[in-house]
Amino acid sequence: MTAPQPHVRAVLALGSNLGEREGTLQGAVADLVDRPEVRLLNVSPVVTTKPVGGPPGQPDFLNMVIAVETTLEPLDLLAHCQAVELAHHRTREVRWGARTLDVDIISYGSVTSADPVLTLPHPRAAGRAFVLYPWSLMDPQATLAGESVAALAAAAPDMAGIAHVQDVPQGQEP
Ligand code: PH2
Ligand code: MG
Ligand code: MG
Repeated sequence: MTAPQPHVRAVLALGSNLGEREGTLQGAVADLVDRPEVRLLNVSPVVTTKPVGGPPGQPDFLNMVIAVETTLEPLDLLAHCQAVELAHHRTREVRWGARTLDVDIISYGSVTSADPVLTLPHPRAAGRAFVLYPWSLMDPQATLAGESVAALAAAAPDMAGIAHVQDVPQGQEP
């Protein structure tokens, strides 16, 4: 018999700037936690954000963050995130191009990893308001590599591109 796996708290960032963005994010959250090894702990509001990098003229993103508790190993969690992206018609033609769904692992417990397949914490998260700001709304006390997520958000160059904030109705009737 295998030993029980420890439960680890992971923070995932979701983004969408193609198709029916809000429905995609809602469906993706449901799919991410639709297995016994992943439990939803917390959900941020959805924010509208200007694209950072990538080809010019892309549509605005909707971005959000969730916290989960998981027994999946980091690379298994990554594979799960990528499967959910594919289920929502994610393609990868252009780096940072428009996409129906992007799911990134921002942190996995206190694990640090320089593996280029999965660098932990996410190597660019500390400078991205489209990740930090919704995270700070979800968890005002959150820290990333020992720094306040709210303070990092306030200092992030793309903070001015955060247009407005909305809540995703969770589990409500339409
Ligand atoms: N994701 C990127 C690059 N740029 N910009 C915004 N506003 N939102 C994103 O989710 C995003 C981005 C790479 O994954
Ligand atoms: Mg990304
Ligand atoms: Mg990604």
